[in-house]
Amino acid sequence: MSISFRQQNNIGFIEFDHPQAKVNILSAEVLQQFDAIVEEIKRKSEIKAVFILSKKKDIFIAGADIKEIEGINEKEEGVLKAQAGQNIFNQLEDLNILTIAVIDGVALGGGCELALACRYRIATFNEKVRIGLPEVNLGIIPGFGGTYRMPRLLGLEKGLRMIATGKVISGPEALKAGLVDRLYPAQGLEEHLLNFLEEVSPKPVTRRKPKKFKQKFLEDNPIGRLVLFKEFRRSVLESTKGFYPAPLKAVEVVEASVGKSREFALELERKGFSELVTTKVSKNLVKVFYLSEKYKKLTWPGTENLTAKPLNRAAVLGAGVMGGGIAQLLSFQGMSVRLKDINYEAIGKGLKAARKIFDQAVHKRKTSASFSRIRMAQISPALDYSGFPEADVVIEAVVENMDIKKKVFAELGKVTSPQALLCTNTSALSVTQMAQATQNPSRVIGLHFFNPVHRMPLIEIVKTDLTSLETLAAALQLVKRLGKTPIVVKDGCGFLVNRVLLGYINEAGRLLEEGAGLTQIDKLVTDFGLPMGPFLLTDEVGIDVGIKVLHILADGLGERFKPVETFEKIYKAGFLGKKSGKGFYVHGKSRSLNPKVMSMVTVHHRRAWNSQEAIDRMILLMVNEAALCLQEKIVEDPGAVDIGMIMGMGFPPFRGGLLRYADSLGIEMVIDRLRAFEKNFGPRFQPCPFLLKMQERQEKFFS
Ligand code: 3H9
Repeated sequence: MSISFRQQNNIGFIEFDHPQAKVNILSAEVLQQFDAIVEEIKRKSEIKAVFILSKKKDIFIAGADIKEIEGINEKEEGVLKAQAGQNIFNQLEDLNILTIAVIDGVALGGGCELALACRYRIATFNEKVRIGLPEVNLGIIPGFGGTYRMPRLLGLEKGLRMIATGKVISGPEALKAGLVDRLYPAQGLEEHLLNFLEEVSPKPVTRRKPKKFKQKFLEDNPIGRLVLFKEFRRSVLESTKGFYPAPLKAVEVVEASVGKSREFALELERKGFSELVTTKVSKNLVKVFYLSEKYKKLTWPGTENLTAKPLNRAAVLGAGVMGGGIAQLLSFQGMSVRLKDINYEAIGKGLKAARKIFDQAVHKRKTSASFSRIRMAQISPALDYSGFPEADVVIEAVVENMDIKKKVFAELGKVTSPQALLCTNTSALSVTQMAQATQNPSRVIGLHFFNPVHRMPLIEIVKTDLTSLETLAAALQLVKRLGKTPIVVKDGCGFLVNRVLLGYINEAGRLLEEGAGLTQIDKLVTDFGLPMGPFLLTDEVGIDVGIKVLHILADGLGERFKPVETFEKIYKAGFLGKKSGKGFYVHGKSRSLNPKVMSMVTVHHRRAWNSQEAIDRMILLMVNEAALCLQEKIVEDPGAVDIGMIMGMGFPPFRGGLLRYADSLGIEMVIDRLRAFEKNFGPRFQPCPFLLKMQERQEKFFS
């Protein structure tokens, strides 16, 4: 049984504890058990109050069973699924006794909806408390009454925001919003609960905070509501670009149920849920959820039983944009950091970059000013290797030049403790060669952070043939501690993400040289669902960085990566992208096309082009390169490619990932298109043997 019921005098306790599972979920079976308990409580007239708790550490309930949701293929099934939960939660809401959800951990989706159906919600000070309705991240809307109850509890604006953005909030935030009624320490909780009961038994406490003038104006009259929902639609469309139907459906359902009965509102909800749950977008987002869960806690064969030494002291070499960002991240996560560069001017820039990130976090209320000050003070500057002998981990982020990197690693090998983990942040160079410059190459590993470090969720861990399993285990532990998602890649030129990405950017350059418009190409790509087009992305990363990596890739992997002439010209003219104010675009208060760049485009072979062909060229080239990476075992499985490209370049999750998208086209179509492109545009499109074998066996990347 996943739920138990016990009675103490006239108080009932419903306790969730899904056997052999890390989290409690509301599967159909669990809901039936819950229903039976609610029926039992109804029969026991002596019960005056019921607490609903979880016996699991840090978890209340993680929602409906996502596997069951994934298995829904017919709308009617979706309606029935939602209705079953809605009916049970209605019974809970209608109990004529005090019902109190006690949240000492994660209460998400259906778990939050169960709590909403209770008369009161109490959370603990446990920092693992997270409450919300993240269903839109799975391409659906809440289906167990969340769209009805959340706006009624928090007010239309706040309630709808929680639903349409999937925002998950902490205990103190929930208290402030009025989503929970009290926060108590987890220790001695039972006593607090009984005291609370005494407090509310004679006289119910009001949970709804009085509305402020603006909220009253917007929510309590039809014109205000018109404005509110119009603005919501606008902001949802702006952030989703129309690719994700769930947030818009949330707005539609909540708007249509304003002032309506529970029955009417719940019918709208289950209709909306059932329309979404069968869509391809939802199916893809569920797959992405599983992938990110898997990679968040990635282990590597042989490392499972290795307990890595705790890493508390770090040193970062090179205080550029990456070094500064890495130092900030390490100190943010509680490590002391020594930051070294060749002069104080360079270190000053790194420290400034780190401070800016802390300031932004304070501004966005993600941290307090005092926390930021303390953590910032943990970064200490150095011009020499002082502090390095004490470091548990060193991360090198100097310029992308193999001779310099080798020299640095030879020095690091001498000045650091023999147990220290030595990492390079190179984005494309051979980690093996750097490792060989030290006396003990087994402790050298690549940690490829992405720019901006504090925002990008992915880190490529580059394992060489010389890297020990202990080093890999320590690197995995570090990446997880930093709150990032790892993929483990083999030490091959450009690893995975840059190799796949840069080929696509170069292809965009070739389209430019065939007469396609620069902004048109960028728009084509954003219309496909990427957050930005190839030229804007290159401006963000730096044209100099792009050219450098392309040269490394061309040297290591061949002609197909040779930067197009136009890129070289633009770079030589000093247009470096956003950091120099001008690149393909002029970056100011607003962004416009850089007119000088257009005059530098060398049109080699002007030809008529069409959108479908252009997007296929860019995307299928990436598919072919990714398949080649699988063939060369740069990564072990297609999941690593998809999570890498989603988190490393923003490949649209609603398409499921690069290779899942290729699967949706089918191997025949992928190969037909590549062959046609090979004929027209050259050997870079030649389908790789991995793809041909898939065709022969009629396989998919994901079976
Ligand atoms: C919903 O509720 C819809 C309703 O409104 C209406 C329906 C009609 N289902 O390492 P961990 C698995 S939609 C199935 O301890 P953590 C997870 O995959 C749901 N499985 O995690 C993993 O499996 P494995 C809305 C689930 O501490 C294991 O449990 N809810 C579910 O890092 C946990 O492993 C959400 O979107 C689930 N609902 O993180 C919440 N939840 O061990 C989704 C978890 O095989 N869940 N599992 O890899 C999460 O965000 C995180 O898992 C959570 C724990 C924060 C809960």
